[in-house]
Amino acid sequence: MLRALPPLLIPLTALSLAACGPKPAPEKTPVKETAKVEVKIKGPTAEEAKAFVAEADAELRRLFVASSEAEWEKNTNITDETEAAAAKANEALMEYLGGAIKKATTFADLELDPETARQLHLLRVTASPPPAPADAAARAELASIGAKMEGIYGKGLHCPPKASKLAKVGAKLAKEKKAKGVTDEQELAGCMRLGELEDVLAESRDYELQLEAWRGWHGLAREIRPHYVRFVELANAGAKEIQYADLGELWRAGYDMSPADFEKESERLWQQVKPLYEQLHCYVRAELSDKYGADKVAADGLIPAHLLGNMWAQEWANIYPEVTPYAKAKSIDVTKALKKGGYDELKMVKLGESFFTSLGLDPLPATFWERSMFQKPEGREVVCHASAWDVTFSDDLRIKMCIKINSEDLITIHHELGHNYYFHYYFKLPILFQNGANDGFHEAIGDALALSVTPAYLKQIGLIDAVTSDEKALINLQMQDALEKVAFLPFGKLIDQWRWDVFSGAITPDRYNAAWWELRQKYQGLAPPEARSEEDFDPGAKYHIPANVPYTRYFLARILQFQFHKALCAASGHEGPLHECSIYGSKEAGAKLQKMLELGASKPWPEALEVVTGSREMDAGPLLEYFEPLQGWLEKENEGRSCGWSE
Ligand code: D0Z
Ligand code: ZN
Repeated sequence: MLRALPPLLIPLTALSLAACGPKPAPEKTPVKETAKVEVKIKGPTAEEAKAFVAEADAELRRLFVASSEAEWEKNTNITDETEAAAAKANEALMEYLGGAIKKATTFADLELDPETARQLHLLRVTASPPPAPADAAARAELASIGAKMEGIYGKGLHCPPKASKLAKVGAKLAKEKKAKGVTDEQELAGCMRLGELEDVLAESRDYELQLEAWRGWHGLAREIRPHYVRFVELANAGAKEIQYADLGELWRAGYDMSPADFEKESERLWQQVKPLYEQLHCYVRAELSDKYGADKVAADGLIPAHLLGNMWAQEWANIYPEVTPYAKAKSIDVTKALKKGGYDELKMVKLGESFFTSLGLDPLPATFWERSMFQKPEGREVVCHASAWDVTFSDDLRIKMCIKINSEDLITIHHELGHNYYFHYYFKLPILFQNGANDGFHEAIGDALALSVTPAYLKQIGLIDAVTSDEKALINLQMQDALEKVAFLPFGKLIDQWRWDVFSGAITPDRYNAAWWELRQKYQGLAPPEARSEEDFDPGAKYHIPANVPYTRYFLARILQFQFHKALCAASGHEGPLHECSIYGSKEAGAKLQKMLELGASKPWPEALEVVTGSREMDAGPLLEYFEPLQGWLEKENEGRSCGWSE
């Protein structure tokens, strides 16, 4: 189960032999390792390994809880004090983890019971927090760079140049803020936050204005670059100390296969879905070319990255009005229905919970409702980026969101509750098993259930009046879905493609930005809307880069959620096309899901997958099946167009 550990143990074995034989050549055996020889001669035993795992469980529990308590505080009330407290708790956790991981490697050669071996393995692949160097100064520097980068991102405020179109938007917002009693001087001067710049991209279809919003946010990321360069050095040093080639290799080690095999596996999944993405890209490009003109969007070229309704062009649902297949046929507007139905934040979360309980899963604990944050509070700074928590790792479930009454946030609520239900069904396990089967599983649960938010379901709960079942309405609906789900796939893949290469050194700092756009071109078929240089640091404009959150999990989740959906649909007795299925109310589906959640990370992920789907392989087949109607339509629609782009 444990990964073979070359550098540390091989010299040890050589030395333990050497201890009773001829002295090995001094240059091959630095003096430092002599101490470890004694460890090997005494030899750790299986009992010691077991005792160590029990001790680590207690210690990790204490440190993880302290860290997430401090993190929750910071996230719901950003001050210098809460930031310092969180940094301190994280450093203590990192320090312990570093030592514990090194100790875990000393048990590598032993025959261990599967539970102990699995926990030691999971300890060794812990990616969050990232492994820190043992050197206290380096560790402190790593922690402070992390906080610094997150701070720059979180505080990001763009002040539009005077004569710009964006300055008018900023001025209008400033007026509204003044009326609301906002006191921040810069904001009152028309400077804009990320959320406001995102709104411009979501709502405006003015080429220039969108460009100004895009440029404004991406300009702010330049400041992150020097910190990121240093971060990579320190994080890699930490990874090397625990015998990984670099941090990327550690990230790829968390999938119950070799890092090299995982790289192939994720590429295989991408190749499965690429043809569908190319069809979507081709259609959207043609529509945008019509709209903005071939001089702005070339009919056979790359799409400028600021025209897709989203700051990162990661999900394109906001441009649905521009690319609606059948303008006269029915489109479902969940946002409108929510507003009409008198939904507020609480009612939306209750609706999310009711989906889970309809499957026979437990209601959320009372403390969830007392401790969660659903709304942006007045009078203090909070992190609005949605998140899900079990603060004490003992069913202390919470979500933190600044909920907006719209369909996107209804889906996000399902997403976050999916995390909470995973937490709920595994909180009694050892702390190292309190995780998803792999991190893609954790990200896929809520999304899988949200796939059951079909027109028929919306009608059943009274959100919409009627379900139209003609072909045109179906294609409209599938287009809305694809702009969310399919458009995301290459983005979900390329973020870590870039980081893997950065961590390995294949991309050096002098090529950070150029390499980023090469990948944006290769995977997404996008181009920067204006010239870039190595002064820019466009990857840093995406939260997960400065926050150092691995991203492949979201790519995997987009694929896994359709596998789960298909299997749960079968369990619910659904017959007919996959896109029509809703598992709402199915106790059979719920029971299957619960069985998988209860495993946590205690077993390699193929076993967990088998519990729900009967298969041990990740597979994009169900995603392709779900989008069959749209794929056929797109192929017809794109006839005569030359699809694709030069990679
Ligand atoms: C605070 C984690 C979850 C448990 C992990 C267990 C957590 C936050 C993150 C937030 C979101 C914000 C929008 C939805 C998720 C995020 C990505 C990708 C994405 C996903 C779905 C979607 C659109 C985009 C993005 C999350 N708990 N191992 N994380 N999503 O760390 O302890 O709360 O970033 O529809 O680019 O927006 O996964 O929930 S914690
Ligand atoms: Zn998530």
